[in-house]
Amino acid sequence: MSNRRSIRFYYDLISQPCRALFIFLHQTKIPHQKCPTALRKWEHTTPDFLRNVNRFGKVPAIVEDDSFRLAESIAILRYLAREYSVPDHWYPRESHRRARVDEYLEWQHSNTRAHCASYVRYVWRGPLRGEPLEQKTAERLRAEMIACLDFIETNLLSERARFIAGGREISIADLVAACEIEQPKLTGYDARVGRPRLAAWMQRVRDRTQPDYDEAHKILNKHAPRVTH
Ligand SMILES: N[C@@H](CCC(=O)N[C@@H](CS)C(=O)NCC(=O)O)C(=O)O
Repeated sequence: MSNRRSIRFYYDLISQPCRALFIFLHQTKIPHQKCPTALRKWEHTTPDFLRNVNRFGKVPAIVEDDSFRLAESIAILRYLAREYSVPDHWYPRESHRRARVDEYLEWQHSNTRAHCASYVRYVWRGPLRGEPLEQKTAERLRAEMIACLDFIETNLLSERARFIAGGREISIADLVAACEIEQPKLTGYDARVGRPRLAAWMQRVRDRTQPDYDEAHKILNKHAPRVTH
């Protein structure tokens, strides 16, 4: 590892993968330079950003040593855990434990991420951009999100597992999961309500990563209306 490398971190805290990475960078004390990139101002689409930061035109992204550009939050988290000397529990070296973390990280793309983000994009971000909102579509997306959250409550968070990949220690899977599950608050939907295991687990993740968790979620909590369900 070399903590002398320089990292520029491009992010907007309204974005759930950016928050996961923000918390990870702070918790692990990996030195980095913050480069806030405002999605609402389309700063992620400028020719300079596309050429010099992330050709996919998304946040988060990092640039290491002015030359190595890396996008995709999961790839970045794995890269940093591998390259910097971070405590093992974040991304365990032991094969079975790592496989369990990886299992969640792969599963979430087409489940937690797909369903929570789709609902928020349609119901919260769409109208902000003047896009039409059809009630039927909103209801379908909400039902898909609820089914996914119920699955997490029932199947991923057993009474024994303190964290989402099982076991007693927090990992990068918890950061990715919790930051995604916070996002529907923007629509007035709090995933903790009616899901006691999920609520307790989210509280554990928050307690375990303070003050960084609250710092990362300040903007989201400011924009979130009161819970309406
Ligand atoms: N799979 C990517 C997703 C990145 C992503 O979708 N970022 C969003 C914010 S959450 C973004 O930059 N959106 C801008 C846009 O699509 O115009 C990751 O995990 O990093």
